[in-house]
Amino acid sequence: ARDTPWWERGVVYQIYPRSFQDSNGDGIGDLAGIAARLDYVAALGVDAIWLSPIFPSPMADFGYDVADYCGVEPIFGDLAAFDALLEAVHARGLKLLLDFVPNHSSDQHAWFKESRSSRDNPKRDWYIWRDPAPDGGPPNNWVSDFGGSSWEWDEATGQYYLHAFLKEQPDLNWRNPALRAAMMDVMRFWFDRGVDGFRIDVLWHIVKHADLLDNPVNPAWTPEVRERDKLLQHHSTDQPEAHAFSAEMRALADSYGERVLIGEIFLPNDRHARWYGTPERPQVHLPFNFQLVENEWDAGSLRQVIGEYEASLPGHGWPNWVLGSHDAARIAARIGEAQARVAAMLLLTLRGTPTLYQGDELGIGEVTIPSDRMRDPQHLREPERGIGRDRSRTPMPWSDAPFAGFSTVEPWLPLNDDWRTRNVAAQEADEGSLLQFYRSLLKLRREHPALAIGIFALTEAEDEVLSYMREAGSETLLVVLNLGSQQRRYTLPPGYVVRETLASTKPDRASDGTVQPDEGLILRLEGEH
Ligand code: TEU
Ligand code: CA
Repeated sequence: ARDTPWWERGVVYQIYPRSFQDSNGDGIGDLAGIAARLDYVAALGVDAIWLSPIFPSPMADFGYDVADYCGVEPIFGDLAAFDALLEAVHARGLKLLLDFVPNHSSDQHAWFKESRSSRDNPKRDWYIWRDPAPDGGPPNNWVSDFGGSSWEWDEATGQYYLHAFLKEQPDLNWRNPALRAAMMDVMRFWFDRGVDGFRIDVLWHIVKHADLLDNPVNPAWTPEVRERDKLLQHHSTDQPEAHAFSAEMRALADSYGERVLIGEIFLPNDRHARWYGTPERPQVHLPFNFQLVENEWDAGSLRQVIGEYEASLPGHGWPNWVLGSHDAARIAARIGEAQARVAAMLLLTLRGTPTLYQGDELGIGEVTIPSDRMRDPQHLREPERGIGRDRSRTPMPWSDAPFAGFSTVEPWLPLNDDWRTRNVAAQEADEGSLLQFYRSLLKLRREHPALAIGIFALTEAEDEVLSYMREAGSETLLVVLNLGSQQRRYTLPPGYVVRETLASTKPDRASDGTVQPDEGLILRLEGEH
């Protein structure tokens, strides 16, 4: 096998810092808490940690509103605590990725304070300011991801500023060279400190059409769909210049040696794939692939989206997969506990770098959050859309100690309802737990190059069964996943017999030509002769 970089073989673990471990009794997770739990992360068997934003922030969007790109939020610690964490991560042979938020800053960032102070301030053009439309309204029809117009009126200087998210998150102007230089310096600051890469927030948003043209109405939109999805984001996202700037970020990362860039990109496959760039001018290593989050959990449609995604990749593009995040509903809440095991097997046996979201390895599902404890600004602005993102941001349950060992006081968000039984300590003590299953799959991935880097081929399968082969060197594996509730036979590729059952989501199973309801199997095959 060719030499593969760590981020191709490796598995990324996403930590939401507010909710991992509190070390100082204020009910909010912090960097020292993460450092204290690194043995857990290392024992899980992942390769890298991605931390959601840790920078100084008024927390209007829980850190995705950055007030200083080169500091640490005091709630989380300080630069010394960060350096200590980074050293401890590296000492365990793990990598550390930070969350870079280039599209917008906080309205409390010094740059924005200067920018809004007057029309001729040198930093005015670091953000996107425009005169009102002739009727006095916003300059165009763009809408914020969190509801309402993307434009906020600024009385003092008599112009509107653009914000794709909250009004507390003004969009930066990447067409301004001085702003670009300042943002590249931010990346240098953290690379120089030793971070191994970045997950880049809403990368496809960073540049807007130069003339800020109105976005067209989506012909497929119906009133049941969110208002913000009424418009196609044709002119507000995915501009050619953003690709050029992501190539510049990549060139900077490459100048530091083996660093990795993961871009958050929500686009159809063909436009998504362009974020890899070309072999001569690469962009991000991994444009985040949300297919498993966005699609129905049924074998037929998964088979289709997996096939289409694989087919859309450029020759040099390495795939990646995500099941959950701090923005999405928990996977176990979406598909149920039994299928969450099948999903674990899918995530860790597809071709490509998996990202595992904290708590999904425990099967945390639906949680009850009383309305007076909801914190997600997206939900608070659009409560009619349901429970919002808090449901996937509840604190890690470590044990059945008070507050689940997460804190010594009531945490900032409630724990999962079943934390007394669904926690790390309980699952460590139970051989049959989802946590142990994740650990065994992660170990298997490490031991079998066919799983980590082997070729991938979908195979013919029965209804409700998703199956595919992974192959490297002399090893051929068949993964068979039953997404339904009926026992099914599986078909072996012609000329092969089963040699060994490497893993099953059910205890003590050996291959017998069938796959049980909610079962996933990893089989080692051999040629008939
Ligand atoms: O999310 C980008 C994004 O597209 C979200 O708006 C997503 O569609 C939504 O949360 C799903 O409900 C990133 C971050 O992951 C998110 O936490 C931030 O709020 C957002 O950017 C703004 O920085
Ligand atoms: Ca704390």
